[in-house]
Amino acid sequence: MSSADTPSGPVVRIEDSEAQYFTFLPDDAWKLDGDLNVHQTYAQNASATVVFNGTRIRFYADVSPRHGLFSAAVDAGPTAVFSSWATDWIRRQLLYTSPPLDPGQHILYLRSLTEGAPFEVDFIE
Ligand SMILES: [Ca+2]
Repeated sequence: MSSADTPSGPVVRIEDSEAQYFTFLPDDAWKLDGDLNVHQTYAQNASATVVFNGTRIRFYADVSPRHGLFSAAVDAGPTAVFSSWATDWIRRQLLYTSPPLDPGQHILYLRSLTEGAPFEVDFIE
């Protein structure tokens, strides 16, 4: 880690395309949309994890009328269910904010829950 070593410093944005931080599984369930700069899946239970250093994490991605549910958890914390459904397609929406975290390294776990509905991962801060 280098630029993300800022436990209580400035906000650092990590893009989905930064493979040293993000892991997308199963690999064949995700595609990188280079035009939109997002990873996208339509598969239920497809997961994305991101390793980061910091005291809070915010997850941003697309919402639309076709989107469904996803879950999010940090480290061994509780898994909560959220929706990326919206009446209009809007990019780069804040979809999840973690509770305050101890300084240091953490892992954010994201999982798509709705089969056949799109779920994107754009970036975290
Ligand atoms: Ca992105």
